[in-house]
Amino acid sequence: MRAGEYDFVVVANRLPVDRVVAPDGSVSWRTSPGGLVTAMEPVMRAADGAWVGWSGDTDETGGEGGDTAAPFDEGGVHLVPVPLSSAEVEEYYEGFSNGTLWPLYHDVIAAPEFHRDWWDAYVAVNRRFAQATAAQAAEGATVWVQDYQLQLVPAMLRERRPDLRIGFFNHIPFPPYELFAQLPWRGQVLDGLLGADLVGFQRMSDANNFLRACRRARGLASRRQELVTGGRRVRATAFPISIDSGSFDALARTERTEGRVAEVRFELGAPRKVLLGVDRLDYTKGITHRLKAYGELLADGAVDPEDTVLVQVATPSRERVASYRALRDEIELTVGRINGDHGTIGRPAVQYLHHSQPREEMAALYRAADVMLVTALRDGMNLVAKEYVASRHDERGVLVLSEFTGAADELTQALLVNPHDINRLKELILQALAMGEKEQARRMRALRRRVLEHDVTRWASEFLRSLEQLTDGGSPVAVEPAAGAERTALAADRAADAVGAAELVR
Ligand code: GDG
Repeated sequence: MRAGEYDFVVVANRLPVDRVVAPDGSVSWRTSPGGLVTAMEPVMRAADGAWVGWSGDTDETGGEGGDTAAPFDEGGVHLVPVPLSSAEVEEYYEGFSNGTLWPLYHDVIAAPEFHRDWWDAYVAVNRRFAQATAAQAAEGATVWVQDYQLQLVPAMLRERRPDLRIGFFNHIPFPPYELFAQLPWRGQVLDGLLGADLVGFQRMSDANNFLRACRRARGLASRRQELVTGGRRVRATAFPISIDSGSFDALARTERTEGRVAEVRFELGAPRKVLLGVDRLDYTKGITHRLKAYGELLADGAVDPEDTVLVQVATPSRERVASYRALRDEIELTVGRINGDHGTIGRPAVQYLHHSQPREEMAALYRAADVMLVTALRDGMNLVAKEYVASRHDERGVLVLSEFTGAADELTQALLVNPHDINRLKELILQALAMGEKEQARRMRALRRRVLEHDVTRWASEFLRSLEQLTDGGSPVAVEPAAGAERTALAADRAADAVGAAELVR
C-alpha cells in the first residue's frame, strides 16, 4: 500500500469538529474543543498531523466514499472524515460499542447484549478506519488509535502498514477476565489490540486485566508489563489521562467567573451549602445512588433543605438507546419525589439541569460548590473530579470520590467511597458538609498539586515518548506512581503479574 504524507495520525471515533448544515444547505465545520483535542494540539503542530474520525453525520452512500468523505484542513489539522451509514451508526456505534462493549467493560452494571450483526458492523467499520488511516500515514509514521470503538484498528493497520509505530489508548476500564470472557469475539478483540506496540490504559489494574486476558485467551506469556507476539514486543501499562489543568485554573480565576459564582450562590439561596454532581446521564455514573443517599439524609432530618441544596447537571447522552431513556425517567422520577417531599416554593431540594452547560458556567458551578459528589459505579478516569480540583484555587471545597474511578488512584486526599455502600456515602456527605476550612485547604492543596502537575499535555507526551522508546528498542519510560495507594496497587499488580508470568498461565 502506498504511504500518505502525515507523520502523526490520531484515529478516534469522532473528529474534533461538528458538521453544521445551514438552512440554505451550505456545510461548515464547528470545532468541538475537548480534552483530547487540547492534548493533541502541540503534537499536531510539531509533527505534520492528521486526524481520522467520523463526522457525526450519516452518509447513505453505504459509507464507502460519498461526498462528505473528502479530507479537509481546519485549524491547522488535516481532518479525514470516515463516513458511516445510519445502519452502521445503529449497529457499530449504538449497538456493539455502546450496547455490548460499554456495559461489559464497566463491570456489567447493565447487561451487555451480544448480536452477531452488531459484531459484523464493528469489524466492517474498524476496517474502514484502518484503510483511511493507512492512506494518510507517511512511511514510519506514528499512529495513535483512541478508545474502545476502534480496538481492531491496530492489527488491521499493521497488516497493511508494518512500517508504522502504533499506539492505542483505552479511555474506559478493561474488565477482569471473568467478565471479558463472556464476549463471543474476545480472541479477535485481543488480536486487534495486540497489533499496537503500546496499549495504554487509565489504571494499572486495567493493563493487568488486559495482560491476563492475553495469557488466558491467547496463551501468551507476559513479563512485567510486556509480552511478545508475532516476534514483536507489546507493552501494556497505565497512562492516567488528565485535563488542561492550567486553562481550568485560569478560567476559574477570571472576574467574570467570580461574578457568576456570587450570582449562582445567591440564586441557590445563599448561605445554603451547595452539593454538586456533574455527569453525562449514564448508568455508570451512580446518579441514582447519589440521589438515594441525599434523599435519605433529607428524610432522616440529618440535612435540612433550608440549609442545603443539591445541584445535579445530567448532560443528555445516547438518547436513542432505550436503557438510557429508562434511566432518565428513573432519575427524573426520583428528583421529582425528593422535591415533592422536601422542597418549598422557589427552593427545590434538588436543582436538576438536563442540558449542556457552557464551560464558563461549569467553572462557576465548580467554584460555587461546597461539596462535589462523584459517585460513579465504574469510570475509566472521571475528568469532572479533576476539573473541580483545578477550579479551586481558593483551596476550599470537598471532593467525595468513588473508589471505582481511575481518578481515585491519584486523588487520594479526596473522601473516597464505595457508592454501593449508601450508609457510608451518607456519612461522608455529612463529614464533607461539616469539614472545617483548615482541613479542606490541606486536602485541596495536595489534590491541586497532583492535578496541576499532571495535565493532559504531560499525559500525551509521556505516552508518545514511551511509544517511541519502545519501538526504538530503548527501555520504555516507567510510569511514575502517584500517591501511596497507587504505589501499593502497582506493587500488588506487579507481584500478580510476576506469578502469572512464572506459571505461564493460560
Ligand atoms: C470517558 C470515560 C474518562 C459534562 N457535562 C458538560 C460538560 N461535561 C464534560 C465534563 C468532562 C467531560 O464532559 C466528561 O468526562 P468524564 O471523564 O467525566 O466522563 P466520560 O464522558 O464518560 O468520558 C471517562 C474520559 O473518557 C477521558 O478519558 O475520564 O472515564 O468514561 O470534561 O466537564 N462540559 C460542558 N457542559 C456540560 O454540560 N461544557
